[in-house]
Amino acid sequence: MKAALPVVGPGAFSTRTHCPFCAFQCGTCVSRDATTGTVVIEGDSAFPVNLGRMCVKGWAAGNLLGHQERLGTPQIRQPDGRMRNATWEEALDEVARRIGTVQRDHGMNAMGVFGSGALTNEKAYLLGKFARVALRTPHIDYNGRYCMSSAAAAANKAFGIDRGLPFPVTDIPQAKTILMMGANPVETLPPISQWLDRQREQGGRLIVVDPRRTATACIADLHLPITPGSDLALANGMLFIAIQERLIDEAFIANRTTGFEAVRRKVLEYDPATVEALTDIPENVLRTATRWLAGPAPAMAFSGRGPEQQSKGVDSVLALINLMLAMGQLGRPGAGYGCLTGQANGQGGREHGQKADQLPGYRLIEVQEHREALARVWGVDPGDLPRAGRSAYELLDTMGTPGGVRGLLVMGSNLAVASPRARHIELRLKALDFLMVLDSFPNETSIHADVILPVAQWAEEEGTLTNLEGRVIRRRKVMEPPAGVPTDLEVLCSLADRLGQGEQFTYSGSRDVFDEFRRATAGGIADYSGIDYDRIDRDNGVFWPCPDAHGPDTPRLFLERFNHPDGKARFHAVEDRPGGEKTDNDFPYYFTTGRLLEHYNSGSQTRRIRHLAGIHPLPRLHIHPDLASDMGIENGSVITLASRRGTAIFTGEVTRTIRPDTLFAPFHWGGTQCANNLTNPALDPVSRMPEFKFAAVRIVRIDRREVDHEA
Ligand SMILES: Nc1nc2c(c(=O)[nH]1)N[C@H]1C(S)=C(S)[C@@H](COP(=O)(O)OP(=O)(O)OC[C@H]3O[C@@H](n4cnc5c(=O)[nH]c(N)nc54)[C@H](O)[C@@H]3O)O[C@H]1N2
Ligand SMILES: Nc1nc2c(c(=O)[nH]1)N[C@H]1C(S)=C(S)[C@@H](COP(=O)(O)OP(=O)(O)OC[C@H]3O[C@@H](n4cnc5c(=O)[nH]c(N)nc54)[C@H](O)[C@@H]3O)O[C@H]1N2
Ligand code: SF4
Ligand SMILES: [Mo]
Repeated sequence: MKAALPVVGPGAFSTRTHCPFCAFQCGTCVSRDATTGTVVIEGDSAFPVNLGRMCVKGWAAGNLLGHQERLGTPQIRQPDGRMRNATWEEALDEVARRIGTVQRDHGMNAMGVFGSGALTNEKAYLLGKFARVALRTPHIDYNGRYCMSSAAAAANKAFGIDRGLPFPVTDIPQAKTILMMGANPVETLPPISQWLDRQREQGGRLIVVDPRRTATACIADLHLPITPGSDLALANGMLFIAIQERLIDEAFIANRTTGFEAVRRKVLEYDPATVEALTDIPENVLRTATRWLAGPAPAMAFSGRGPEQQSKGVDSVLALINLMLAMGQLGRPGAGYGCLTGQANGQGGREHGQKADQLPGYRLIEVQEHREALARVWGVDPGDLPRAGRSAYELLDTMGTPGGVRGLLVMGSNLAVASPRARHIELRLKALDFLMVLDSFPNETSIHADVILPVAQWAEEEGTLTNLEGRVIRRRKVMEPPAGVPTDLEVLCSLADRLGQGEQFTYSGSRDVFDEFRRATAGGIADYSGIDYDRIDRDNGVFWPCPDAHGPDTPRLFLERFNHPDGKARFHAVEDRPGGEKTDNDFPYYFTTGRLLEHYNSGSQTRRIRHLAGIHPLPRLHIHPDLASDMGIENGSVITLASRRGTAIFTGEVTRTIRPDTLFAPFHWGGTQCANNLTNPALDPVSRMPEFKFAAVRIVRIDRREVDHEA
């Protein structure tokens, strides 16, 4: 047994916890000066994932706690349309009354729930139970559908299990070559750089596939600036070369996989000339990348949202997995494929029942055995559990329509900014009979709410999260929330009580929810039943699956077997296809979106932190100098773009880091500056992931910089 690490960290009286933002979940030591109230955040050097390093957002997270725009009182919309402060009693009664009206007028399926990968495991679990047991609706989905769903579906198909990284980040330096496909972790998971740096210091190589020369591409040995949307063709083309140059691992294919023959036949169509036409990557570069990735020395491949957030996202990830499997670069130390998970609890949040088709422990709501297992834990009749509901965008698209949801409860997402075709989603929000938002801050979504309920933030509550490695960690309480501000868990329990389901929602706190949750996951693929808070404290996190309180956890998957019943990984023959739309004379440029270091997601938190917002006060459109000079665009020009869905206004940033046929904008802003006014809700047929990374646009207007577009 390992020695216990103290829960207090370096500074006196500081609490060891984790950053509220991304899936790297940096260990932090947080303290609060009792007299000034200032919150001090340091990196936790004893936490093995970040070893004390952090990024600028993590240091700044303390600013959110005592922020002046923070919500402190429930608000109810009055008949005149204005919001007024209310007591908790009034607000919760109002919510119960409005839900009752929606259900009476339109049936149980008319209530919807929208959750988040920002929620702790306890909250995600309880929200799923709340939807199925208290509201009895099938319609719950969450923003992870916009985030992890394509990689998750591909991993389930190929490996029979979806854990973003099947190994700890500390394994990264062992890889001879790393292929980074459409991920920019130097800006999106910055402290991962120390593991990438170590890998390169030991002679390893990094290949980055991205239409932009990102901060990550700048440290790469090889950058492949592909045509947006062509990752699938690229991976198939690399496999063509691997077969041709005999770089594949026949023994691995025979012993540990099934289905290779169909893939071998399919990739014959992806000769280098064909692939160059599709991807813009010349044959010699493709051959170099393929040779670097081949064994016997171990190699790793990672995917980010670049290839995943496409209407062919699942197949693009499968093509990458095929390549790694064929080269025998999986299931041994230092090798593997991993998806770089995004949100704080993007991993745990996708395992425990916030998804329309899912129940806790990565069980499926349409499988009778799984329904029975959960019905036993919840003390309900399996026949009373709803069936599968609609996926995120499809759910939101039905808001306020006949047969669609008429009431929506939102917990942890600013969906009016984060959804594709955002203006349409805003119209749908306005058509709801009832919208309730739980958040710590007002945002572009809560503007439309009928009831807003303020909740405690990260440092004021406890719970568990599962980081990008599948390591279950603890969010520890540093301070009390402001007077009168409850936790999400408390709000859900009070509401369930008002809906007549109080008995099923009686807990003494988050540990108590975790205990039920452990039982609910027992026997599932994502089995947490051997994990408890004390074990997490003792071991600096515990990797799932962990079915036995006295047995080992699982830092590394696949060393002996994959998770399909036969223990083998499955190849899937995949074919390239066009995205949801094409560029043409009317919409001649590719438009793609992504992230800036200083902002987080819909920006509802980081746009409020002065020194982050100060670095990027508004969204800049990356445009290549050749296109800029053709169009008469300069740095600072105000540019209006149009797609087939709508328009958005950006400030021009002329840069050689982008392809001349492609425009890029970050999506951290709302209103006229919302990149999602342009994006296409074309969905992947399997994962239902929208196509955030590929739209056709035109430039409709250019104003010189004198125009004060910020005003
Ligand atoms: N600073 C910061 N960090 C974050 C977040 C944040 O908002 N800000 N959010 C967190 C979350 S929720 C997530 S999901 C992760 C996301 O982390 P990443 O996946 O690293 O981030 P993105 O910027 O969305 O996309 C990665 C890259 O895909 C490229 N790309 C666009 N189109 C294509 C394409 O067709 N093919 C390829 N190969 N690449 C393409 C973009 O140029 C971009 O550089 O980050 C997490 N960390
Ligand atoms: N164009 C484009 N659009 C995208 C993407 C893209 O790359 N391009 N990426 C997509 C991806 S990967 C993601 S993850 C989404 C993210 O976008 P969103 O779903 O909007 O997520 P956030 O902006 O992280 O958080 C939204 C709100 O949750 C609140 N919040 C945080 N923690 C909690 C909590 O514990 N409880 C409650 N009640 N509230 C909480 C915050 O205060 C904030 O107001 O955007 C998606 N949209
Ligand atoms: S890398 Fe992620 S977890 Fe670490 S400080 Fe930055 S935002 Fe927070
Ligand atoms: Mo995400």
